[in-house]
This record gives sequence, structure tokens and C-alpha cells, in this order.
Amino acid sequence: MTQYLNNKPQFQKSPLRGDLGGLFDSLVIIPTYNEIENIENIIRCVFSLEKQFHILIVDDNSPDGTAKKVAELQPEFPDALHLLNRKGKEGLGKAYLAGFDWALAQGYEYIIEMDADFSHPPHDLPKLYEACVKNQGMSIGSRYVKGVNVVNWPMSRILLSYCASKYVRLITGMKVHDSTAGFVCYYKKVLQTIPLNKIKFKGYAFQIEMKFKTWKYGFEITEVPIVFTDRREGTSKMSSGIIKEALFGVIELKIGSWFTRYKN
Ligand SMILES: Nc1nc2c(ncn2[C@@H]2O[C@H](COP(=O)(O)OP(=O)(O)O)[C@@H](O)[C@H]2O)c(=O)[nH]1
Ligand SMILES: [Mg+2]
Repeated sequence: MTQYLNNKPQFQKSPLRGDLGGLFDSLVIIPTYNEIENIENIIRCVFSLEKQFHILIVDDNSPDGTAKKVAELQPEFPDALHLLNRKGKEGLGKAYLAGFDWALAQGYEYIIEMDADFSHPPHDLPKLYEACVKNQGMSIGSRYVKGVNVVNWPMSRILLSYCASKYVRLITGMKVHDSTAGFVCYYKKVLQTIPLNKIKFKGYAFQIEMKFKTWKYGFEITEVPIVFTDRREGTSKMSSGIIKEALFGVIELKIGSWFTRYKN
């Protein structure tokens, strides 16, 4: 059980991993901001899977008490359910970076990003994990491998997301169909190789930046088809600022890459 009260946690290695033949080799990081309607269900859903995953919730001090709910559930899942309490809302990118640091310090081999709102089907976690074990790079739960697999999103959001992926492909030359996807599994070496302290974006651009750098550092990327369903509970934190960041961020990434040596 882990609970940290500031953004610079002291890491203590859990005794559960390493010698147990990969039983607890993987961590699902779920960033949360006001997810009280989803948090218990998503945690229970992940722990009900046959393949064992540990969970780290990274909460940005949600006013609705999301973190408190997690803390209440921790005694039921000792050593498997972890919580990182951050001081305030800093965007999904920063939350994930804090989660990555924690996961690497703990020694997890496979580190997964997933939303709290059931948009990413938890039953696809084993499939995502297996693809990453196979390629020892990155696997992406992808909406756009074959056509468009999105349920319940308004047409405007589907178009935005789909066009964004085409735009990223065009500008960067990266052969990924769903570059803004937030359902991603990393082999730890990827996160140890990319200079995480230089990751600058926070929203969708964060997702694009991580994929772009994974690709630039020469890791393999596999897209696994999933069906993305819009949240049924709670509200989206998507904003026009996040779209703007992605729009200009992609160009910045491309230009930045001309001046960077990617040594693996
Ligand atoms: N810790 C943290 N989590 C966030 C923040 N913004 C969004 N999230 C979480 O990131 C995930 C995706 O956000 P969501 O609002 O569903 O974005 P959408 O799917 O693009 O509409 C959810 O689990 C949110 O609770 C943030 O600033 N901090
Ligand atoms: Mg969502």
C-alpha cells in the first residue's frame, strides 16, 4: 500500500516483484481528476482480470474525493493498489510522468496508461500487455487500425481525433494510426531511454510526443485494435487549450527532431 502526500515521493521497492516469474510484472497507471463515479468500478474491473495487474492511481487532488475513495479501497488490495496524491491539477502528462518515475523505481517491467472512464476497455489489457511483451517496445490500443472503432462519441469529436491522427502522420512521418491514443503499454526500457525530464506537453500532445520519441529512439510500436467507448459517467476534461497544444506541438516536435540525436 502506498500513499504519498506531495509530488516528490520517497520510493520504497515493493517486495512482491522480481522473483515471482512475472506474476506482478505490470502496472496500470490511471490518472484521475474528478472520477468519483468511475474509480471504484474501474479498480474492481482491472483486479477481476485473470492476468494480474497492479494499479497506480495518480490523482491531482480531485475536489470530488476520488483519492479518498482509493485510500478506502487500499486495505482490500494490499500491495496491489497504489495511490500518488499530487497537489493540484497539472494535466494528464505531468501525472503520467510522476507515475512513470514511480513505476521505474518500483521495478515494473511493463507500464500501462489507461483512462479511468472505461473508454479503454479493461478486458483488452492482457492483449495490450502481450503485444508489448512480444515487441519489447510499445503497444497501443488503437481506434483506427481498421476504419474507426469509436462508440458514442459525437461526430465532431470523432472527426477531430481521426483528422488529428492523419495530421500527425503527415507532419511527422510516423506510421501510427492512432497517435493521440491514451491506452498504451511501455516496456520499461522505453521509459528508461526517453529523457522523461524533457517531455513538455500535457494533453493529447503528450501522447503524441511519447509515441514520436519512442519511434525516434528506434523502438518497435504495435497497434492492437480496440473499441473506444465514450464515458458514460463523469465529465471530460478536454479543452480548447489541449487541442491548440496538440496542433502546434506536432510542428514543434518535428522541428525539434532535426536538432536532436536519438541515441539508444
Ligand atoms: N491526474 C490527472 N488526471 C487527469 C487530468 N486531466 C484528465 N485526467 C484523467 O485523464 C483521463 C482522460 O481524461 P478525459 O477527461 O476522459 O479526456 P477525454 O477522454 O479526452 O475526454 C481520465 O482518467 C481523467 O480523469 C489532470 O489534469 N490530472
Ligand atoms: Mg475520456
